[in-house]
Amino acid sequence: MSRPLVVIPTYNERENLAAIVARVRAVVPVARVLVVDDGSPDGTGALADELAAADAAVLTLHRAAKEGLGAAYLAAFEWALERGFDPIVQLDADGSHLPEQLPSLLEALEGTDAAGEPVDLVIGSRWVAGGAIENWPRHREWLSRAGSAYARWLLRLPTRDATAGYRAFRAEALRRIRLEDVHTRGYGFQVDMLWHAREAGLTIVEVPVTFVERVRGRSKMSAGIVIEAMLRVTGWGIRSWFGHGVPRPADDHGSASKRSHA
Ligand SMILES: Nc1nc2c(ncn2[C@@H]2O[C@H](COP(=O)(O)OP(=O)(O)OP(=O)(O)O)[C@@H](O)[C@H]2O)c(=O)[nH]1
Ligand SMILES: [Mg+2]
Repeated sequence: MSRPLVVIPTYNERENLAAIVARVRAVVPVARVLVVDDGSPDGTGALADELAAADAAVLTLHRAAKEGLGAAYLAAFEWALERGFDPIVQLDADGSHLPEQLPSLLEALEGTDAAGEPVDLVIGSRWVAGGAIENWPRHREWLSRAGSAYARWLLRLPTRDATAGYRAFRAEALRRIRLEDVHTRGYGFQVDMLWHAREAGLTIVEVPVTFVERVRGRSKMSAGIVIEAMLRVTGWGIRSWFGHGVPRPADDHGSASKRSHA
């Protein structure tokens, strides 16, 4: 673990950001934290700048407009790879991913899988033994489990939790995925990345995590977003069942994302 970077995407997370950054800094002091804000109207970007001014380990990436979680992560990955960070971790700002479990993800990334292969990608998983969720209504748990099972079956994904957003990548693994081939900007992004990771032949392991429902701030999740993600997964599944691999750039209509600025 040479230069770890924890990427925290934010959109209107003013109430959550300072606490989550402080927890990450306390648990893994060697890690740098990159806050990627999409021009949050509530001033989260300005707060991120204040945190960065007070602590040199906190960095910011400001993007002009809300373009979705996937676009924010892709810009952050590009930024991180250019600067030599390794490994690179995804963590939500809303407290759903416990920074206290970060060492468990990082340790797994240093190890090997059951077959003795060095690990490229670690998924913080709710749906393996020891994984848990807190404060989720039954219907939300059911939806998440069903979504993972569907994507797992259709795309032959190797993990129990296909939609989890708590992940740690080796920098080299992100390079092998060829991020320019990932076109999902919205919530299907996590599934899309996992699919590309499997197609790239990465070694992927899951570690159990406890997922805690957000306490403050508003979720950006909606029924429309879930349906869009399901339809996309179905489309990818049909393609892959008919022998086509991951879509090439012209095949998927993800809008070209505006390039970010630091
Ligand atoms: N930069 C950026 N961050 C985003 C965007 N959409 C969501 N986020 C952040 O991504 C993380 C996950 O978003 P949430 O709204 O919590 O979505 P979720 O976790 O899938 O849904 P819940 O389970 O309801 O919390 C949070 O830190 C958000 O602030 C976006 O368009 N741009
Ligand atoms: Mg959340």
